[in-house]
Formats: sequence, structure tokens, C-alpha cells
Amino acid sequence: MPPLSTAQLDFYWEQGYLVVGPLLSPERVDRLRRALDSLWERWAGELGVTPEAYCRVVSQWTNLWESDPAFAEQLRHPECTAMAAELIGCERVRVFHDHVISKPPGLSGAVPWHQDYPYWPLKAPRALSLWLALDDATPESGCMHFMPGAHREGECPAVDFLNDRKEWGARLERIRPVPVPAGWGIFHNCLSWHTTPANTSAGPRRAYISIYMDAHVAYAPGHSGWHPMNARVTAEPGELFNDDKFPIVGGVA
Ligand SMILES: O=C(O)CCC(=O)C(=O)O
Repeated sequence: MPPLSTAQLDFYWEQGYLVVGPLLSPERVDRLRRALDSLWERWAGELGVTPEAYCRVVSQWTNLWESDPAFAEQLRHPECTAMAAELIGCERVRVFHDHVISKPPGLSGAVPWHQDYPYWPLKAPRALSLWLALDDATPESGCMHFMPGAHREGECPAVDFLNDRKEWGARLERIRPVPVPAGWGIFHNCLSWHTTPANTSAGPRRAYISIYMDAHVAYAPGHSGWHPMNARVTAEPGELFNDDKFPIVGGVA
């Protein structure tokens, strides 16, 4: 896949997200799905339950790159990291963390409207997510929805997922559902406003999300509240993240 065009870069800066695809071949998607299945089997087995029972209660897993080479390879995918660096506007990208979010049919809820950056202990909003569809993602199955351009309005306080509700008023009509086939990706700015509805379709909706930041962004725990990744940081506030848990994984070619 060629590097991003000026039109793609402009779209990202204006809208706060960019769809790119196909990014992964069907074989690569299949490898990630199989890796996920075996991790689920392993983790469910450790708890003495079936994978089906396990996936009814757990819907998100982080740092899969440390548990299976298929995810480690995907995180370092040269084209993906090059695009991430181009979109952030930096040379090298560091991983903050990866995660899988699964919405099994009939068992998921909505992820409320939010921006990601208010939750992250990063000194500057020089970061993005690459949301990779492991299944076809449609409005019915819980695809990403964005409020285009809202990232340019800056950072808002972190949303309380249980009690807050973002009201868009007259802008409601501008909400954009962004369906993508399996193997396609959506890069989204850490200040983009996004949400996903519940999966009301008959099939699964799994996404593998890699969070990349400018390798020169410092650790700033004071920026956010508690974050599970803080426990992995050995750097002091104001220093660069430790490479062992937050490796530099690629960048502009
Ligand atoms: O996959 C989802 O349902 C939500 C994803 C999300 O909120 C994110 O990538 O920041």
C-alpha cells in the first residue's frame, strides 16, 4: 500500500479519523482471529470456565502483543506504523498499549461517546489508535461512529462512562457511522469524539486496536486519572516511557 496521500492526511486533520483498507489480507485477519481464539481458550481454562462463558463477562483484553506473536507482528506492521507516524507527524512511534474489544452477538452494550486522550498519562495529544476490524463492522454490529471535526475543539474532561451522556444537540445529524469490512482499519486521533453501539447483529464484532504515540512524548501521570498502564511504567514523570513495556515499533520508512 502506498504512503498516505495529501488528501488522506487532510481528511484526517479535518475529520479526526481516516479509513484505510484493505490493510490486512484475509490470511492475516484469520491468523489474528485464531490467535485470539487460542488466548481466550487459555485464559478461560485458567479460570476453569468455557471460552463461551468467559467471553460473556470479559470483553476487553490489553497487551496481547506480549501474549501471541501474531499480535506482536501486527503491532510492528511496517505500513501501519509508517501511516501512524505520518498522521501524528513524527518520525518514530511507540506503542502505549494494544487491546481487543469484542462485542459478541446479543451480549454487548454501547461504548459511550468519549475522547481517549483525557484518560491517557501522556504529556501531549500526539497519539492515535488504529482500530482494525477483525469482522465486518456495520452499524448493526457496533461499528465506530464519529463526530467529524470535533477533535479540533480540543480536550474535554474525561467522560464518566456510567453517569455522563454527551449531548450533541443540533449536531446530532452530523454523526457519522463508519462501517468497514474485516481487514480494514480506522486511524483516529486521540481527541476524536467516538462511540460504538451494541452489537444487534447475529455475528461477532471483534476489533484489534493499536495505540501509537510519538516516541518523544513523555510520561505524564498528572494529566489523567488512574490508568492500568501506569503500573508498567518505570520512567519518572516527565521522562520518556520505558522501552521494555512501551517499545518503539516503527515509523516513517
Ligand atoms: O471498539 C469499540 O467498541 C470501542 C473502541 C474505542 O472506543 C476506541 O478505539 O477508542
